[in-house]
Amino acid sequence: MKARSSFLIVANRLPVDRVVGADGAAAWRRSPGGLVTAIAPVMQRREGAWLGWHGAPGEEVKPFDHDGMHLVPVPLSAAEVELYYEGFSNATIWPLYHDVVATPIYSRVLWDAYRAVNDRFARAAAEVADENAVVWIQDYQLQLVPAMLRKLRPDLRIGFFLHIPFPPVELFWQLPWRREIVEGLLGADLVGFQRPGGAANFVRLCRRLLGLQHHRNEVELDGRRIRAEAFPISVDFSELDTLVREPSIVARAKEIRSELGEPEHMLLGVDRLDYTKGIGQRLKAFSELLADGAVKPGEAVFVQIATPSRERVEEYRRLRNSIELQVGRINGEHSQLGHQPVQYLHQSYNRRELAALYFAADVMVVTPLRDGMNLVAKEYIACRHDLRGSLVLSEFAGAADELKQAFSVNPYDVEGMKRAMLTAMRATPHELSRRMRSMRRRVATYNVDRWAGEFLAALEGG
Ligand code: ADQ
Repeated sequence: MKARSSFLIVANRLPVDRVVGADGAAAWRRSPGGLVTAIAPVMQRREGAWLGWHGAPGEEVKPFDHDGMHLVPVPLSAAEVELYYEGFSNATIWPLYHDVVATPIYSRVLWDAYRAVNDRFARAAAEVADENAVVWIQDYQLQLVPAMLRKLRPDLRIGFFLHIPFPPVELFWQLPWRREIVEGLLGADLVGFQRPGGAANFVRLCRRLLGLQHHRNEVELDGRRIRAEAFPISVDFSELDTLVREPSIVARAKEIRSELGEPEHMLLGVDRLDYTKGIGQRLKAFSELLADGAVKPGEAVFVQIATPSRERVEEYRRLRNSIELQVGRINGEHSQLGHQPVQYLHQSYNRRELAALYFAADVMVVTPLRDGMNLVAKEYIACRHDLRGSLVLSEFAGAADELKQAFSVNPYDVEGMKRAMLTAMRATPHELSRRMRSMRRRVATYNVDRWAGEFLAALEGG
């Protein structure tokens, strides 16, 4: 008889990565990221289980315990990684839900793989969940799981949280499988979104597409009530706040500025290399400031950290080429011997180095064309106990609802971005501390614990 759990997380990935130690032996290491940090204490309290892919295609791994969590691997073949994950999840749903900033691929082969993998996750969850268990399904890769799981196990309390935006009806309508996806999500008791606008889009869609009755944010289906509500995700404020005060991090931040040649202004971008993040748009604005003479050579450095991401998806390869060409051009035109205005790093960093970079930067530039939340913006705020530093933030990031004292920009408006960057660079310390203090209050209160706590309270209480 298998061990069953009364609390279950279902996500595309398990919260661990396989690492090979110095002795050549493989071991599991908890992956960095807010979701695990937020959920781990709940998991430990409730003897929870986490179901997800373990990261190696074509390999079956038995359930195991790690870090007080029971982990249940779901296998994926190499073809499924290509069709379900890189394909339907990241080449269909991802661009469609991000305002079609890239063209979504609509392919029946991808859809079939998505459905098959979702079915596997649902069956695995049905096996692991105890009687009346609480199951929390995460994100756009698994939108069919709620209904599939409810069919197998009507006794469960099922929650779903979408980490990316939920698009307006007019865009969602393009999807050939729009009905199946909405019906899939409606298998949940509670569907959580980053912004109230996402929840409203979903409710409107239920009415327009399925003709369902709704009362405010509740939709009725087969005598059940499904709630759609916003739960803005956040970061572990106190972990970052403590980390960045460590003397070694403070020293590293100083060192970074000295390695950059002690510029008057250090601007920073930290993103997965993704076409939704507006990296090209912000670099264009910066290069025009250099070309106009508004920023003098040597006066400012733009450090752009771009984590390698989804490199087997065609659109991401194109993006990488275009950003690297753009960086080369800007540096070609505006460098002086010993000084390059743009430092571009296509690398992943650990939390300590990121914290030092955040602490070193004068202007954090976060300009997505569309983003569910954007944790980088909140991480920056959490790292600035000195009340220095300015945040330039896109109106199209979920974080803009909360971080109202940021220098707000429309990333499609180059002139507006140039103005906002200059204003951010020239703001007085008094002005900066006023803005930062109020943003820190917000992120400290609405931290990631609160996000998980409020979602689960709504799921279990509602
Ligand atoms: P992402 O699109 O990945 O997340 P984001 O919220 O900014 O975007 O999270 C990125 C995370 O990766 C941050 O914690 C950041 O520190 C880290 N990171 C970025 N670059 C890195 C680098 N070079 N090295 C190491 N770490 C790096 C999706 C949605 C978001 C939503 C989150 C959570 O697209 O809108 O906020 O999920 O719900």
